[in-house]
Amino acid sequence: MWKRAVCTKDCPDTCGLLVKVEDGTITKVKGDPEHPYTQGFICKKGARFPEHVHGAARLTTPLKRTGPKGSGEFAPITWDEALDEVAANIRRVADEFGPEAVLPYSYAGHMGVVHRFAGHAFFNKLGASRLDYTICSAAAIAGFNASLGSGPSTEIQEAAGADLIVIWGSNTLVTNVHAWPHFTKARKDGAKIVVIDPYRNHTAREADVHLMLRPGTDAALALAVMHVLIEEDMIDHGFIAAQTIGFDQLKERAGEWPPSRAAEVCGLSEAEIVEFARAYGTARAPYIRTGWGPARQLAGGMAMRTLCLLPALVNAFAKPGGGITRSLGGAPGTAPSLIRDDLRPAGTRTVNMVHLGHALTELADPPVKLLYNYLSNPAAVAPQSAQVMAGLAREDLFTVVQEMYMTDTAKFADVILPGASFLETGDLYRCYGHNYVQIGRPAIEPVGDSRSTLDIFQGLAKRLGFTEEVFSLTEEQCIERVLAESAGSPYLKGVDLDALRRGEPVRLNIPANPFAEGFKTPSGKVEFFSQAMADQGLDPLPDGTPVRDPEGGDAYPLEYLTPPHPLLLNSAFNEVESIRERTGGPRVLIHPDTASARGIAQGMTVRVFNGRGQNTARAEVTEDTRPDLLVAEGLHWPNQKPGEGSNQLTSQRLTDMGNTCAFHCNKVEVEPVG
Ligand SMILES: Nc1nc2c(c(=O)[nH]1)N[C@H]1C(S)=C(S)[C@@H](COP(=O)(O)OP(=O)(O)OC[C@H]3O[C@@H](n4cnc5c(=O)[nH]c(N)nc54)[C@H](O)[C@@H]3O)O[C@H]1N2
Ligand SMILES: Nc1nc2c(c(=O)[nH]1)N[C@H]1C(S)=C(S)[C@@H](COP(=O)(O)OP(=O)(O)OC[C@H]3O[C@@H](n4cnc5c(=O)[nH]c(N)nc54)[C@H](O)[C@@H]3O)O[C@H]1N2
Ligand SMILES: [Mo]
Repeated sequence: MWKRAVCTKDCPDTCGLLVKVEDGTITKVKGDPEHPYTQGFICKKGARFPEHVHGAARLTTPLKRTGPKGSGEFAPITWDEALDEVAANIRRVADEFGPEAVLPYSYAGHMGVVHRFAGHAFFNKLGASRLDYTICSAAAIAGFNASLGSGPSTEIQEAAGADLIVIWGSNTLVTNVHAWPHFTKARKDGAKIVVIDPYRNHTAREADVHLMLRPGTDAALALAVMHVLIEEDMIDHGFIAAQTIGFDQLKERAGEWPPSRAAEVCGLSEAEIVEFARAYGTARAPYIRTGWGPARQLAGGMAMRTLCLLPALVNAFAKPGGGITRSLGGAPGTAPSLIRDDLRPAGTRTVNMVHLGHALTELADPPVKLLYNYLSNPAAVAPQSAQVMAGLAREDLFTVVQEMYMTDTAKFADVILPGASFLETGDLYRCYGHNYVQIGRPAIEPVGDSRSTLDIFQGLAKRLGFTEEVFSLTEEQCIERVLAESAGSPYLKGVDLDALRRGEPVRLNIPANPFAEGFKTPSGKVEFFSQAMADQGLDPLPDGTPVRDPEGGDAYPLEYLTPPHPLLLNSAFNEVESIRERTGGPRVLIHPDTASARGIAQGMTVRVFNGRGQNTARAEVTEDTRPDLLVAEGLHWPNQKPGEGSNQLTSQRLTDMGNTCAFHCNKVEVEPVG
């Protein structure tokens, strides 16, 4: 029997799925042809969901540590024993050190609004430290919103009518593949595709033009483009006068960035910049798809804020097919009655999730004594792994890991709680790459003895004597709460909730071109000059000065990027053996000049290192990267190689805006091994 499902992975596409269930087992997964946006095709990862759910790697029973920390030695225990043990340790730590000594750590393993946030009320009631959920998109959001305002941006389908598509720091073919048919439709009608990315990724290979700029130099490039647009008068004076603030100051600032100056900063030629600026300025309908890449830099907020001003100069919003996409959808949010922020004691401290390594090894008053990890794999995904691993290895840290597989984080647990997958749970899925929302219902029973996140927190709440009603609601009741408490949202106005309840994908009430209706900035206009940024001590105008990884100086002359891998989803899908084999393990792209200067040949094992750590990988000598840049796609499970992984090389430094991790801002050196 085929059943409808929704992909829960942290990806902008949130695909409509059809899953084939035979004897309580998922045997096949394909795209739902009736999903208006994802239209019946899915990625290579999604096709492996049967193995992801039923594979040998799946954890099916609670486990308790029997060997030293990190040894991976565990013995099965019952759920009662597991929950009693976890509850007793939470009580012990809270009594002895105060509840803030408990740190919850979670992210996006399950994107449904019920299960993703199912721990919040529990930790609020406990008074545990709060987690600041900044690891992914906060800089991109802060930067974009400072210029164009909050809320959804141009719907991707609009781009089918564009004549110039600029893919700016997004590996669309890998991380947002359902956008591609709309881009190729435009291309059939003559549109050109420009990719702006430091390396020739899958998307750049398919582009008409690739601007292979140095990482962290997007603001400089955008300012030079503005320089040309203004100097050659390719701008919309009427729109600028009516709908923007700070143009005169912007004009002065852009004046400081002639293409010759940006060319040097960006590592591009002057001609490339001028040609791109003219193409953008003269396009009938220029469209930009911006990814998260430019914002994963120390000056990432500024980069995003600057590049997203380009459509305002030419008023791309008024040109059918034109505009800019950062994020879409986003509704409905969670329900306050499910999160219960009101239960949290006033003044409870907040820990930025980027700073996990610091929090586990250096934080005092109180120190973290209990880590409760769920829906995340920080040993692989959090920056500066050496410090994260030192924290996880602490004998006096009690670690709970709720997981589906024996990840590197799970290996360091005291108790492992086996989590049920999205195909075994019901939830409501909003999305950040299209404007549809959908409810997925369990296709099969939880595999083995696994339990949903909601079930697990309710079991713990009972043991701790928490009696609020939220700790006894069913999945369906939670979904109804979310709908009821979001009823006032304009995005849900007129939405067919019965169709939604039947499991159909339903379009939210969000215009395809929301910028035509104005800008949700403090001034209600596009802000070339941002008083809000000035108030935060930031430059109120776009600034093109790159900010580099300050550590190590000349000892580490190369930049290092760690973008997504086509077959992995952050660190997930490593557990699927057929996928792990196909990735071939960690690889690093090295330019031929860089390789030969260091005696590195194709296929050699190399060591990439800096002051924070090292990672070994197979050398892929290729002109797909710049001479000053190494690229390592994907977060491979380092658990076959202890103490390694791309995040050994990244830092916990925060971005200029949004307090995100500058994952793509690292200085390194590379040498052959042995
Ligand atoms: N297959 C697959 N899909 C995924 C994911 C995955 O891991 N694998 N991850 C999911 C998640 S959680 C997210 S947030 C999204 C992320 O999706 P993307 O936005 O596509 O990913 P990013 O890591 O932000 O990197 C995008 C591109 O930015 C480039 N880049 C890095 N630094 C710079 C810079 O300074 N300037 C410019 N112009 N480009 C730069 C990188 O080389 C990369 O090609 O993808 C989601 N989809
Ligand atoms: N170097 C570097 N680091 C990065 C990035 C990068 O580009 N470069 N990208 C960053 C980004 S954009 C993000 S969003 C973060 C992502 O950080 P995470 O959200 O931690 O990403 P995942 O690796 O997908 O880990 C999710 C974990 O949840 C588990 N899981 C999945 N579904 C379920 C479920 O239903 N129940 C339970 N119990 N567990 C489940 C999976 O097995 C997996 O181990 O990583 C960041 N880290
Ligand atoms: Mo992300």
